[in-house]
Amino acid sequence: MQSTTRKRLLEAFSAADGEFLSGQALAEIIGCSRTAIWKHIEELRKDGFELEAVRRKGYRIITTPEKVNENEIRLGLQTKVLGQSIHYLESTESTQKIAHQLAMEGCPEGTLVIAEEQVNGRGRLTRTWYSPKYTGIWMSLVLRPKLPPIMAPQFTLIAAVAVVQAIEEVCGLYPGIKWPNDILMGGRKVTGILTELQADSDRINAIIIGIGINVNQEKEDFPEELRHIATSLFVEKGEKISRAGLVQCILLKLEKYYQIYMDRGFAPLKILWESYALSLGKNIIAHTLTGKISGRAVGISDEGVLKVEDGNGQIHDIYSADIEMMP
Ligand code: BT5
Repeated sequence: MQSTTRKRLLEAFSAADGEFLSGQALAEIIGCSRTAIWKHIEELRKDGFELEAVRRKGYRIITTPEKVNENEIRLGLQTKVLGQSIHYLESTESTQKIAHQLAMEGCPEGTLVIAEEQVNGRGRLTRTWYSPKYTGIWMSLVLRPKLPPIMAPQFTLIAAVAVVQAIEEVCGLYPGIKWPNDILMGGRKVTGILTELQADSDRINAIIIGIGINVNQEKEDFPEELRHIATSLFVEKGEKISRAGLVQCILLKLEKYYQIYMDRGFAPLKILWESYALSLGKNIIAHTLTGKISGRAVGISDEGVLKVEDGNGQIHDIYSADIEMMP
């Protein structure tokens, strides 16, 4: 929908203050046909507005979609560092891209970039991340730990623990983690994490942790190719979930675990991570960039590397891969 038409339509509804507006009246105010108004109304519905339509009376807005803007997230946020600087976008290519730019320009640690929609959301390698408007959490966080770059992959695991615990606390759901970056419910992906780096050879300048969570999508909202591999918190719980509330909880948990990690290292986080891990002890196939390794996932190292024992008892270190879990 053209943004000016949408703006005028929403202004008209706001001026009507909950009263019905007929299609004819709206068409006159906006200066288009009644068919065009009907199309615009359908688009608003798709974007999460709840509208009532009554014959001979017209339309009125019942609820507007909850936003994840700065006000919503700031109100009640209990962190000291994470999310103290918030960049909110109605729509963007990718929050990772914006966060990278801000990090290069020297933004403070804890800067949060969050969008209602990504039109070019990114997964690992060259994959895309489906990020429709108003229904998910699409966010990137900038951290600046004084550490060598080799430690960066651990941040994916720390973020996964924070997200799982936040989902437990806010939604009463119990997801698991598939190494390294997938959070699953009933075998379907509800969250993906993408950790990227700006670094010199021996020092991290910024870690950008991208978190994508399917929150309020309905099953049929997912495109055909994702329907059998993706799920949302709404699908699992049967209730709509406050995205801003979940973001606040993730930031709080992540701040806590980040602090523990900087004070005491990865060991305490490793124990937590393992308690949520779905693949440990199972037979898996690790699809790496250079080939396949089959065997039993026996654990992760202190660096967050996955250990796989093959049929000959040989242990392989897996640094980066997609994991296929065998039945
Ligand atoms: C990931 O990659 O899982 C990392 C996803 C990170 C997304 C966040 S959103 C905020 C920030 N800004 C960005 O641009 N990205 C980050 P990977 O493991 O490569 O998984 C990608 C694969 O997951 C795709 O190839 C699809 O098969 C599947 N997929 C795509 N969109 C999905 C969705 N919404 N839910 C579940 N699966 C999805």
